[in-house]
Amino acid sequence: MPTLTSIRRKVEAGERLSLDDGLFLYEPTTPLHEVGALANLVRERKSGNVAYYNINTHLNATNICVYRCTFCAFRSDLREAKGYVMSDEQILARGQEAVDTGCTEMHIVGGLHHQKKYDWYVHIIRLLHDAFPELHLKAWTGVEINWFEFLAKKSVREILEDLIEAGLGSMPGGGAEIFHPEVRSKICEHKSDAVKWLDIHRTAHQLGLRTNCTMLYGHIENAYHRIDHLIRLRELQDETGGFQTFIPLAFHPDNTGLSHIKKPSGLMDLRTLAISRLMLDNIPHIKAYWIMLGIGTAQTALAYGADDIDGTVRHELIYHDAGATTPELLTTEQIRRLIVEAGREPIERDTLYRRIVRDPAQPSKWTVGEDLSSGHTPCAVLATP
Ligand code: V47
Repeated sequence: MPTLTSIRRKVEAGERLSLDDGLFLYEPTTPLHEVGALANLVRERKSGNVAYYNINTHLNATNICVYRCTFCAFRSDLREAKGYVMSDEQILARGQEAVDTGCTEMHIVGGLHHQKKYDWYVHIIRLLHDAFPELHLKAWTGVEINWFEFLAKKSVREILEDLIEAGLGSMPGGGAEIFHPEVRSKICEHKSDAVKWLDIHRTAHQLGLRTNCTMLYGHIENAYHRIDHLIRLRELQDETGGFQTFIPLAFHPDNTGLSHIKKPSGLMDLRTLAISRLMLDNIPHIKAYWIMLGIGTAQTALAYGADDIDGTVRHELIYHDAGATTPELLTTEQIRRLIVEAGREPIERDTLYRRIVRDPAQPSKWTVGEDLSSGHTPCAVLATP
């Protein structure tokens, strides 16, 4: 039976925590401040006093989706009034706005449209990459890649090769939800299962793509499902070393099929962030996504295991459709101030954790500086840095 003392000893010695350790840390009687202090130890060992942010924007080219995930407020049916599909002109205008406002990254995900062919999704990447080659395109989750397999009748490897050739820079961590079938079958039964989602990320890592990973918590899952999820991610990371950042995603219930469930509390958010930092000993960064946590909890999270706060986040829809009350955009000054207020040193990074250097006279212009990813575990199979 684990105790706080046995866990503290392991963390101080850099030893891996077990499933039972994780479950013990989730017990409400295990003091949160103790869990947070242990996570902070690991966080400062990996990243010192630094907190990363980036200047980014989101693009959701359509919200029309064949799937009906019960937790999603963003999706639309094909003929619903709120359904939309962006034209090439609208997509290019978003790219132009991103470049004009100094964004280094565009985060692209969306619905799986009933009538759109595989080529449309590849075309979006090529269109943006050809017009704005300096903008890093972090696009399409494992769930979308799995849908493309169905559309294109191609292998995951072939699809990722097509997308890389078109200009894909990395993959976001969405679609992981909760891997355990007891939960997955109830919240998103038609979507790619855990084995598939992990296998897509394995292939991406083998091709040299960095990817992120997530966990959607605070709905119908329990602590066992969460720790099981983290361990499955940790096992793939042992194999490939290709995950950069883990983002725990707090469930937002408004306008979803699970609207009877209450949003997780700030205490649950901090505990989940801290436990993620402790369990995922081989993933370099933990992101406190301010859009979904709220600004105060995101600031506190920087002392509970998180070393990244995501970005300025223009045009976020998934959380705002589900009731997020955070602003739609923070300026760079606001992001930096909230990090400084939390006692950390703000560093602007690009998607691949390289320092961004800006010209103070022309802040929308930037160059890439040194690699900040020294905290990365050595990669087993990753083809390129
Ligand atoms: O996969 C959807 C989640 C994810 C809701 O990689 C919801 O840097 C809470 O993955 N309440 C998409 N969560 C967002 C995502 C993400 C966000 C920020 C950064 C990165 C990254 C990735 O959002 C979905 C799903 O797990 N989600 N609806 C909801 N109502």
